[in-house]
Amino acid sequence: MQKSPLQIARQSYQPKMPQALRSSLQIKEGAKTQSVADQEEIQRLFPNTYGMPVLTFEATDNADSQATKTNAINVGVILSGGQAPGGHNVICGMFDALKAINPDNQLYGFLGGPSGLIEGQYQLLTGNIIDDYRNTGGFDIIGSGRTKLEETWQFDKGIEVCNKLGISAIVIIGGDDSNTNACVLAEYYKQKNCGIQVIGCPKTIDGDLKNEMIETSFGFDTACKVYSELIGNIQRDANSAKKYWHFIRLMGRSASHIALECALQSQPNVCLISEEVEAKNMTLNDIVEEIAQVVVERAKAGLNFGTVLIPEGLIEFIPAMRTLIQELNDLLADNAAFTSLEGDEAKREYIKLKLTDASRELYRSLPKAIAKQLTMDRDPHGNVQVSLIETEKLLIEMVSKRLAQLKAEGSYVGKFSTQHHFFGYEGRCAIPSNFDADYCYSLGQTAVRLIQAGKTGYMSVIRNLTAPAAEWIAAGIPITMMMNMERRNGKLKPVIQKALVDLKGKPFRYLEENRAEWADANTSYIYPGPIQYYGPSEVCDQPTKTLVLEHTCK
Ligand code: FBP
Repeated sequence: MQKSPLQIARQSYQPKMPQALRSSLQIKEGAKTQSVADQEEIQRLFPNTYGMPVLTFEATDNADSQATKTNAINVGVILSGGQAPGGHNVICGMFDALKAINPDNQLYGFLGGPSGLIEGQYQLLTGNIIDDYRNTGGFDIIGSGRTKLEETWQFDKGIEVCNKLGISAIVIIGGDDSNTNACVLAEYYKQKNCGIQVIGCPKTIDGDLKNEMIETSFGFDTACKVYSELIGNIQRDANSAKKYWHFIRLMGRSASHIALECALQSQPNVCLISEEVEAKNMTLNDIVEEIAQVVVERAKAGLNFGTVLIPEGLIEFIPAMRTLIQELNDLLADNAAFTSLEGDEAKREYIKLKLTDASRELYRSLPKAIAKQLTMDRDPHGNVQVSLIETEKLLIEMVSKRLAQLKAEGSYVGKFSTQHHFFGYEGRCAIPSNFDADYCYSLGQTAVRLIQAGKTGYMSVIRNLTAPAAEWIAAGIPITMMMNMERRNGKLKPVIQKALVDLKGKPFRYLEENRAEWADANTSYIYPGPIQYYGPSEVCDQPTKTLVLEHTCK
């Protein structure tokens, strides 16, 4: 493997860890827990893993304090869903912890995501392999995938494969859906008494796997820092050339955490927040008007340039668009008649005939390219793939039209030249920031401590993340505690609650209080610059603004 000088230097970076994970530790058990909602139903569905206590690892002088499994064990690890910086370090943390407990312990990586478990595709992870991936971005050590583990035959196949490899514990590194599946798997294996523990790890750049117990998901920190650097660079260019409005769409399938954090880091002229759009019941035209007004005001001061941040999931939060998308989802599911139609026009006409009046009107009003994107292949959950919908182009086209009207009326005198960008894949595999490198390594270490303590159905969690790493708290949280019942594909299912942007939370309120100033003629851009891996701690080890604001709120 060819390595860059930075990669070589990072290989020897020793991640910082909570003090408790460096010493002999003891487990402190909290009180019994219950799910966030629908307690009776969740308890009925998870009789064996419901109600378990929160576990905290604490340093102790007593070397025998943790119930140790002295025999060598084999553990499997799965990367699930979209890439997030730091995934390799979770695996490195697991590997180092396993070998420290017993050098004969083995770690197997299941290849290509959850399907690797079912299909028996695996790789034994050796010290040499692990060393090549320390502190690197990406998930390429074993690959990832989006296969859902939710059916009994898949679970049974997993038992067969684990038995063949002598695996007694699996760690699933994933987002809300993958951890929900981890919980179902843990319950099934416990009920079957098959001796396989299941532990989850909170991953997703989207930042929407967080709650009272999980302060942030890993990867969010690095991805937001990469995007903010790029936004800052664009803002400096805009402020130098003074000729373009830049419309920048940012990843985040549904929640707007990434857009919000990038706005806090870079102070753009406009940042849309999908959750606010929904709460205010805004239409597409309302959003266009909001942007157009900022363009008009800046033009009055001779500033015909600026930046607009757009969360990827925006389109689904506009109530009328959501209805249209829902109708399209239902209409296009297994629709052979539609698929067999030749040509875009025929498909367009077919759809127009089947939609309700309001949705047809909206569909017709959209630029053809966007309307077509709305009908493209669905993801494995039957949802429209928002990462493929070019909302930034849609908004540019609509704002242009509105400005032309305003110009005709004499209330706009500027020039509106635009550039569009989509930042997503640029950040998902970046070299993890020190924060993510440290955080992920600690998550991996904690996952092994949970296995060592014989636990199942827990998520590995690190808390107190705005403090120096030595003061972080390593914990295990019962996954059932984060669950509620939600309608998915027409059926009520137990799932981990997704965390959208809290409009009463400190990070959004900070944006709300400052955005008029950021939009104003006096440019307040911040240029964050690239992630720094070496140097003063106040530059290298800072958590996201979101985390800091959330903690100062407490
Ligand atoms: P996860 O929820 O699996 O972490 O993935 C998140 C994400 O990066 C979203 O931000 C984005 O919409 C989606 O994955 C893109 O998926 P794909 O990799 O299939 O294009």
